Amino acid sequence: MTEACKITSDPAIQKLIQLAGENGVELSWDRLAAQQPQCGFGQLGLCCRICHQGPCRVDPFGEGAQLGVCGADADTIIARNFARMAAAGAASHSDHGRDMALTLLAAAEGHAPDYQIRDVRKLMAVAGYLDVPTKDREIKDITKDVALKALAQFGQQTGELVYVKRAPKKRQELWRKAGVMPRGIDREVVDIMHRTHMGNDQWYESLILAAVRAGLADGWGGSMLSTDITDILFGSPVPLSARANMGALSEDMVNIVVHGHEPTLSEMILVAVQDPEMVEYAKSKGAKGINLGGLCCTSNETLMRQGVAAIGNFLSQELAIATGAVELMVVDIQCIMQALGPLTQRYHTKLVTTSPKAHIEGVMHVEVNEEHALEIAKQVVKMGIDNFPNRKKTHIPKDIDHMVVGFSHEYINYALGGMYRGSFRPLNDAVASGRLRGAAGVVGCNNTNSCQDESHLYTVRELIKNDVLVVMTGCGALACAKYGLLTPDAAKYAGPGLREICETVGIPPVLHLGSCVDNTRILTVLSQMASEGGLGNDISDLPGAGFAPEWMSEKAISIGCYFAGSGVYTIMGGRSPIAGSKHVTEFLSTTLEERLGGKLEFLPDAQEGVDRAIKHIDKKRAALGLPEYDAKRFGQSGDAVMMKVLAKRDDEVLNVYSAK
Ligand code: XCC
Repeated sequence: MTEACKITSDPAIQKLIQLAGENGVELSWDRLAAQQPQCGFGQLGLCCRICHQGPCRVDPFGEGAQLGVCGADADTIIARNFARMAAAGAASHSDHGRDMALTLLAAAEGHAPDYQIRDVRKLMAVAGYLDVPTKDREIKDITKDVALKALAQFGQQTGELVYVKRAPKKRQELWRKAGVMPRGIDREVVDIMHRTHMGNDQWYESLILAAVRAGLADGWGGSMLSTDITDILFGSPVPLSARANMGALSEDMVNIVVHGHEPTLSEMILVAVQDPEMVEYAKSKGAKGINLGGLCCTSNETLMRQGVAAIGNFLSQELAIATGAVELMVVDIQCIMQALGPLTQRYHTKLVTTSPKAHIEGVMHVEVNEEHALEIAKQVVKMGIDNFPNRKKTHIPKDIDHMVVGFSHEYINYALGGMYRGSFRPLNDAVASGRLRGAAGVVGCNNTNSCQDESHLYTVRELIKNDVLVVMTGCGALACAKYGLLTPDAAKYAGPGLREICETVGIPPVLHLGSCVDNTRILTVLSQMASEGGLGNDISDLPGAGFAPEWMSEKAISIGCYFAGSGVYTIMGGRSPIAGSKHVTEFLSTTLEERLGGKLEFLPDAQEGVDRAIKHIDKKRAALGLPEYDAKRFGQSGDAVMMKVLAKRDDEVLNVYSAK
C-alpha cells in the first residue's frame, strides 16, 4: 500500500485508506501500482490500435519504428487518439443531454407524472433561444416544442447549432472561418469516428480541428442543452449552504449515496427519502431516519439545487463504502468504478445500477423509468432501509466542511446587479479597474496518478491570492468544498481586491457552478462578459484562463477542446496524451491561438500552470489598455489586518493544503 499522505490531500481519505489497507481491501491506488511500469508508448499517445494489423507503436524520439504498418506517423496516431477521446467525451456529455430532453418530452406529454416544470422563467428563456413561440400558449405545449427542438439538434445534419448564437458574433465568425462551426451534435461525433477509421484522415491538423468542432458541439450543444433542461425540470440553482466530506455520513441513520451524473433518478430518491412513510419505515428498522449523500456529479446536481451533502469526489467513491456506514449506493452513468461491484461484497453496502447504459456484472440493476420514477425511487430507498440492520462497525471520519453552492450564471447576474439592474457590468468594471485581475474556471476530475485534490487546491489558492475570481464545477469544485474554499469566509485567502468584492456582495471567492455538463454555465458567463462591453468583444479578449488540474476522463478532453475553441487559454494538468508529437503539441498551443484565440496546453506542474495563466491574464489586460494589476491599490478596508491573521491561523490549525 502506497503511503496515504502522498496520494491524497483529504484527511478523511487518508484515514480510510489506512483502514482499507489494514483490512486487505484493494483500492484504485493498489491497482495503479499493479500496472507499473506503464507502457511508455501508451503514455506518450504513440500506440495505435485502430486497425487489426497492430497494435503499432512508433518511436519518434528514438531508433525504433517510425511508422505504423499502414504508414501512419506519430502525428497522425496521436491526433487520431486525441480526436477519439474528444468524440467519446462529447458523446457522453451530449447523450446525457439527450436523455434530459427525452425526460422533458415525456413530462410534457404526460408520460412522466413525477416530473414538473420547476423553472418556468428558464423554460421561457430557452424557448427564446430555440425560436419556440410562447405567446398565449400552454406551458405543456411550449415544453413539448422546446424538447423536440432540443432533440432535433442532435440529429441535425447541416447548418449550425442553434445555441452558437449565444456566443459573441466575432467568435461565430472565427468558427466559420476556421471550419469548426458545429453542424449537429451526433454528426460531429460520428464524423470523428469515421475520419479516424483506418485509411481516412491522416493529417493531424484536420483531425485536431475535428476534435475542436466535436468539443464545440458538446459545449455549445449537448451539454448546454443538458444544463438548461435540467434547470427547467429541477430548478435553476440559487445559493444555499451544504456540508462536504465523509463526516456528513450518519452514525445512526440509513445512509444512501447517489453517484454518477444524471439527476433524473436522484431527484426522485430525494423526494422518496423525505416521505414520512419511508422515514417511519427506517425508524422501524432501528435507524433515526434517512441520510442522503452524493458522489461526483450526481452529487453536484443534488447539492446545488437541494443542498444534499457531498460525501466526496471521484477518488472518494471506494472509500465511502470502506466506512461500513453506507447501506445503499445508487449509481447512474459515468465515473463509476467497476471495482465497486466486488468491493461492496466485502461490506454490507448494496450497490444498484440504474441506467440502461451502465451495468456492472453481478450487480443488481433497477432500471430508471420515467413513467414510474418515484415508485422506483421508493423501491430502491426501501432496499437501503432493509439493509440497515446488517450494518456492522462503522468508521466514519469526522472530517466535514461547509460550503455555499449554486451560483448559476443567472444568479451571478442578479447578485451583482439586483433584480432590476442585473448585469455583468459590475463584474466587468471590477476587472477593468484592476480590483479583479481576471477570472478563471477550474474544473475536472481526480486522477489516481496525482495526489487527490492537491493540484486543485494549489491552483485555486494561488489564483484567488492573485485576485483572480475562480468559478468551479465537477470534482474540482467538490475538492475545494472539502477544504472550506467555497465559503464567503474563504475571502481571507483572497487578494485584497477580490476580498473586498466578496465582502461587499457576500459571495465566496470560489464560485460553485455545478456539475461537469455545467461548464456551459462558464461559457455563458464568458460570453455575457464579452458582450457587456469594456473588455473587448470576444471571449478571447477577456483576462481569463481555464484549468483541469487533475483530469482523467475523455469528457475532460472534450471540455478542453470547447474551452480552447471558444477562445480560452486552457491548461490541463498531469501527463500529456499528445507528448509524443511535437506538431500536435505545437498546433494546440500555438496555431490554434492564431486561428481561434484560445489554446490548449498540458502542464504537469501546477505552479507553472498558475504562472503561465497569470502572465496570460496580464497580457490580455495590457491588450485591452487596462491599468496594470497592482495588489496594493485595493483592500485597505477595516478588517484587512484581521483577515490576514485569520488566514494564517487557519492554515496552521486546519489541515488545509498550503502553498508550496
Ligand atoms: Fe467524473 Fe463529473 Fe471528472 Fe468527476 S469531474 S471524475 S468526469 S464526476 Ni467532470
